[in-house]
Amino acid sequence: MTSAAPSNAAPSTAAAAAPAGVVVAETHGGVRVLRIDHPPVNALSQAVRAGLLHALEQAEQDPAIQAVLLVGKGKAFIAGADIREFGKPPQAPVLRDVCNRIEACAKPVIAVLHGAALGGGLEVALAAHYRLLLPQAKLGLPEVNLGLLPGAGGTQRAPRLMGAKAAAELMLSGKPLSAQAALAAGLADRLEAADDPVAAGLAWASALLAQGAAARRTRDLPVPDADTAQAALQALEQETARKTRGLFSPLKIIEAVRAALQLPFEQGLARERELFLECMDSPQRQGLLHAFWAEREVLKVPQAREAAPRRVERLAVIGGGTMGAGIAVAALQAGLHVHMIERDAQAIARGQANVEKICDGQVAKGRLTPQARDELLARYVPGTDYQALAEVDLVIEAVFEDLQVKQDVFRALDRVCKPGAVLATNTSYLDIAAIAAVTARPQDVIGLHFFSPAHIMKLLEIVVPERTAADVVATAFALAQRLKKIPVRAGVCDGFIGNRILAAYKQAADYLMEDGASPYEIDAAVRDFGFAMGPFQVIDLAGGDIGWATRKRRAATRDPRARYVEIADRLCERGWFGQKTGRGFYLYPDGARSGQVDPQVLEIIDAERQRKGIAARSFTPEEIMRRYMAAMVNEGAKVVQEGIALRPLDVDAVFLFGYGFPRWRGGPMKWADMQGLPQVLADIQAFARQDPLFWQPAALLEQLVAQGRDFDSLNRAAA
Ligand code: 3H9
Repeated sequence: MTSAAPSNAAPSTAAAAAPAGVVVAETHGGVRVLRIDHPPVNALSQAVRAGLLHALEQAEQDPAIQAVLLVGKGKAFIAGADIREFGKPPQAPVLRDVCNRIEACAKPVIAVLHGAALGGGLEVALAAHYRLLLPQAKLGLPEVNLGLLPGAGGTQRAPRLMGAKAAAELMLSGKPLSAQAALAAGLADRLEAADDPVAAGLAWASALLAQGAAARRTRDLPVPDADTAQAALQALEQETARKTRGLFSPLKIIEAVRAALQLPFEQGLARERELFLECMDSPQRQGLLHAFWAEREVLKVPQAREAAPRRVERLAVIGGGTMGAGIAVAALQAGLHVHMIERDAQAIARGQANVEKICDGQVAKGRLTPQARDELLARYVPGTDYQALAEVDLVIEAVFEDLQVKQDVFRALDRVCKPGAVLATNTSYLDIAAIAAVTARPQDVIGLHFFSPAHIMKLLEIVVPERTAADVVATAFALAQRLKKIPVRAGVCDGFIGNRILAAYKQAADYLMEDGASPYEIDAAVRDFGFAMGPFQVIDLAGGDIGWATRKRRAATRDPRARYVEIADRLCERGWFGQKTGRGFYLYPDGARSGQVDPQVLEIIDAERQRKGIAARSFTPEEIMRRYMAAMVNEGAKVVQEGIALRPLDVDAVFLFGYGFPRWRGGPMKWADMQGLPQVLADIQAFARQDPLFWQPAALLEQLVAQGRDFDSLNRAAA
């Protein structure tokens, strides 16, 4: 090869303009720079694939060109396949062919990775002949998070560069490697502390050409750990089967990597293709993709977008219990200054101890260094005097769940806080409009419903009463993102989105229990569905006394016609509140954390059935889940119908990020769509024959079924 060094002359763009302008070709001396320019993240849509192929072929045919540079414009190199094309018929050229064409190019192809090179984006880079990293590069094969495996040669090329075991681990984790780690792993040739990918790439191209570097193909390399990888993959397979219970694509990933060890490259690619298509066809892919999309779409709330957020640097938390302390730590970790107020010296000492305990726990788990903890605690100001809140920008009240207690706090806040401060309550079901009404500034009041432990749980319900100002809603969304939470807008009603729906399916679980299923059978069916815990395990963990107090408080307002199951009350009357008392629905001998079946609980349940004249019948796990899910979906539909949730996807996000709903099922509304809404409605109608009051079908569900539509049609209409 001749070695004409690239010049710094002004680039010419005329010759190789790519279709639709998403791949822009510029010539610098003998180097053709192909810039992928497809915001927001340069995803490999059909136009990008076609553009790359076209520009590459032109560069190869042009005798003046000696090397090709692939660079991404904007923050990312390429974030992967365009997920909006999934589920649609594939359009040529497919990415696998584009990658093969890049690898086959007779002239050296150099990929410069300055940002996210993920999934198909990394596969493009692996097909290139040389890879240069800049410090902000992030390399990963996250397809597993979408229920897929790398389908454009990644399962065959990554093992040849980094070894089969490491490649399988990278794909199974779904997590990206930093530039430094990717270099050490063998995924790239060079890391350079530069800012401008084009300049750095041109300089390196020039050096490579000067050395006479030629095309160098990953496909021709042997897998470096071929001797030991078979055994390593077998061990990984066993571990993966155990850890990813029920997930489809992880084991397929291992199969594809095994093909890289056992088959020649072309056949390995063909095997990868078969496995990729199996994953693409799986319902899990649909569920996981929906979860990815819902996580981002919840941010698109008209109210939050129509105004600029208020500035928030100083935050206050009222109440230092478990919730208040968790919120305080979440805010401290986001770099905010946090005041904490409690009613007296003893209570604030407890609050401070709670905050320190969480921080120490973070240090023990390696999530925080001791210095970072000290720096964080230096921004924490505990106290008992509301006057200290005169200058804070936002207050989150997290005191005892009682309307009068909360109203007293808001009266005090209204007196001391500066005009324009946002006043938020962390109530989980109280009427926020009634809390706002005791202040002279209801437009500044909003609900920020965190989930425990608040420094860990992702979900934040943003509850918006009618009178709240748009810039307060925008501030809440901005704060949520700063705290790395997933915000979901909710309207005001008893329990908002999550707890209201939870109340409905817990009731369905109670009815199942009284009708004949044991709590252990119900919990097992719910776990098999994919939740980490069943509803009765959750009660035991949270403390049965909490629900008992709520039931007593609501007894006066309960519909006398409604069926009421008293089994949980019978347990609470005995002081069996769950884990903390050593027994609840389960037995926890000697402080055990996982419970054992309690024959006395079964006797109590039997006695309750007899008292009510109920002849116990048996339920299969499938029957249990049909009722459990029908209750969840029906209430979810009512929540959407009433405008409490903006769209079905908001309900899905609440359950995925706050209630442990299995991500691969996409959320309750997505699950219902995948079952078929006519089937779900038919179930509800059948259950209604036994209890028409509880099983009233949501009008929205009936309407969608009548129109032959699904919940997702509402999501799409709102997008
Ligand atoms: C794959 O590659 C399969 C191949 O192996 C085989 C093919 C045959 N497509 O997250 P953000 C949008 S599977 C389309 O908020 P950040 C996103 O929806 C793919 N759009 O920003 C959002 O849109 P909007 C493997 C995408 O800075 C906007 O970009 N790749 C895609 O926090 C900003 O996103 C992945 O799984 C996409 N692939 O994070 C990577 N990705 O503004 C997935 C994002 O309308 N992506 N969008 O709401 C990510 O991890 C992050 O988006 C990234 C940026 C780290 C890139």
